[in-house]
Amino acid sequence: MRIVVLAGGIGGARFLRGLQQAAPEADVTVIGNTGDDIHLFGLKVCPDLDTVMYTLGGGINEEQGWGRTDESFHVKEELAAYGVGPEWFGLGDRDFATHIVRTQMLAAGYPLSAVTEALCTRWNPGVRLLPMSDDRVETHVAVELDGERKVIHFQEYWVKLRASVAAEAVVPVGAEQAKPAPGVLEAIAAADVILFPPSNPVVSVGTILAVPGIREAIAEAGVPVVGLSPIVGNAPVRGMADKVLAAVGVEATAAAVAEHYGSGLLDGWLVDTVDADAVEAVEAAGIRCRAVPLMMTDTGATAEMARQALALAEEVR
Ligand code: GDP
Ligand code: FO1
Ligand code: CA
Repeated sequence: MRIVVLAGGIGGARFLRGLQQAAPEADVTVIGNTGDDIHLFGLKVCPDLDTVMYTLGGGINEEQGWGRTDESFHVKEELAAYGVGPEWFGLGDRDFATHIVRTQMLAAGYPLSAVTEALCTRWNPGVRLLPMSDDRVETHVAVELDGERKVIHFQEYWVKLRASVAAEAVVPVGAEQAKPAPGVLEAIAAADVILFPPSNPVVSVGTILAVPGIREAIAEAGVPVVGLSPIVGNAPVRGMADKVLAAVGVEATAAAVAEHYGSGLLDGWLVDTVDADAVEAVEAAGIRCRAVPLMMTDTGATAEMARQALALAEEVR
């Protein structure tokens, strides 16, 4: 079975680990979000691609969910000693090596998709990891700071400000001109099922869908498209997705997120058992819906979520 998954960072990566346990024989292609990418210290950092690569490759810091295990921060401390920041972004020594290799390969002319493939030969994630695009896309957030309207990088909004101010707009800068990376549209067209993991609907899955051609290809693939809610009990399980959902006028509820994707895109939607009341509204919107446990407490529980998603896909096929 060929499965395509649109993934952000932690939510996407943890779901993928469960999917691998649930469907070990499946051929999985991951279309990764690159809107979170940022240039720091002259290096290209791709947090969501790296989170997927390290999680599936056994190199992730499990507690944190991002960055390397067994990490140290000497380079960051030395940079700070020179007064060179930003200090609010925690790049570790082991992680730095990934960004150095990536930046070197990009400078030599390799596209991000080829660089990602090269990095994955070390990590063997067991999936085909494709960036959504080889073109630069950067999510920016419009906020009001000190009485002034400013547009800042998503990482500054998320990591530095911890989404403590309202997001007035979320813009995937460059997305309109971006082309899907080689293999993306082909993987979608060849898929037997397409899954939206419990990733951020705005700045992860939403950014991938903003690359012209991807949303259309999914809608036209003619195969089941099933999503899992990242919102449980009217709040994100982790992080501040409610803040970016508000920016696009969507309530932080499992039903509202399903309706935001819409029946033109989604065939099936899983909500957590605590949100069983939402099933009726989602089905009324033309999306088949089931309430099942959606907490990724361990790989076993996550694998069961993946099984439920695949079962729902068969039901709507
Ligand atoms: P990020 O790029 O690291 O922010 O990761 P993603 O975009 O892939 O996923 C973030 C989303 O994962 C957040 O909105 C969380 O609510 C959601 N999430 C994290 N853990 C869980 C979980 O155990 N269950 C569910 N249903 N959602 C989760
Ligand atoms: N998230 C943080 O909350 N603080 C950090 O200092 C931080 C550093 C970091 C370094 C490399 C990397 O790949 C990811 C990193 N993240 C960090 C997570 C990352 O910024 C995610 O994109 C966001 O948390 C939301 O998607
Ligand atoms: Ca992300």
